[in-house]
Amino acid sequence: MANSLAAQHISVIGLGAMGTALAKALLAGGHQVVVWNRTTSRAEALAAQGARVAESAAEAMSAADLVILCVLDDAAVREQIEPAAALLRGRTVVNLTTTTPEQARSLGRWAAANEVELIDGGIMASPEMIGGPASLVIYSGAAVAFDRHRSVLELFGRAEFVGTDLGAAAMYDVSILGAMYAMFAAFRQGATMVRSTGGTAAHLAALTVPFLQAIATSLTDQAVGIDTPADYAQIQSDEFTAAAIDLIDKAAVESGTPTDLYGALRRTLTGG
Ligand code: FVH
Repeated sequence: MANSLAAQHISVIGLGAMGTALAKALLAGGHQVVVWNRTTSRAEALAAQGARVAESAAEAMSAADLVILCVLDDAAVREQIEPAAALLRGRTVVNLTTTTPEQARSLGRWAAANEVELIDGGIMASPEMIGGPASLVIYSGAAVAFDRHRSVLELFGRAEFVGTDLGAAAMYDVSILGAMYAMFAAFRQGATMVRSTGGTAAHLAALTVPFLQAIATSLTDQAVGIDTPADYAQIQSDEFTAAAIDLIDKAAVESGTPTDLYGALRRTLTGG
């Protein structure tokens, strides 16, 4: 047995790419893993690795100290969890399905009404990263249950608890994803502009990656300016930032590429 002080009975509901990776990490940690997936064939590889395949979601849930859900969306979670309310009473459920904060809070109200301990989690990793050093999962909700199950949850990667508000983990999740998509959008726009000069997206990527890696650390300073503005000495004025974005916008116009992105950036960063 690796990594676990005591083997637990853990069920994983949902064996898509992510649920399969989570179940594998639990097996590697030495736990007794019961799995269920709507399409049974997706459980075969895990069965060969030692997981027990349940006939139904209810059977998987009733076999476990800890129930982990990782299905497509909130509707799929509800479809599986609501009919199982009676047998989940007194158990801990960790929902690693991506949902909105309000969907997580609503599930929390259902859990409280049915005496289920609920932890919500946002996975900041792709399936192949699970269990590796760069994997992060953000949790919120039932704090005592989180502490009790921390050693199991750490099998997936770094486990960061952000508060008892069940919507908090999802809010961090969507905020980090938002930063990622904003970066992707700006890169795509820049690549279109560079290609208009005969350059390539590949060359732009090679030059951009080290710059962004160095500049990303400035988010820590910017966070001070947002959390406690009185403690922050702004390095770049709003006027400077607005002028810089206007210049980029002008370059986009000159290259005949779309400029939607820069207006939104200007409004978000400078208010104007
Ligand atoms: N894959 C990733 O990189 C991301 C990383 C961040 C977190 N997400 C979220 O994880 C959830 C599951 O994602 P996934 O990658 O495992 O997704 P799929 O491979 O498409 O598998 C979907 C599973 O959901 C099952 N499912 C769908 N609807 C239902 C339902 N009504 N009842 C029960 N299960 C359902 C589906 O079953 P089947 O189609 O095989 O029968 C799969 O097991 C997701 O929230 C991501 O946002 C992953």
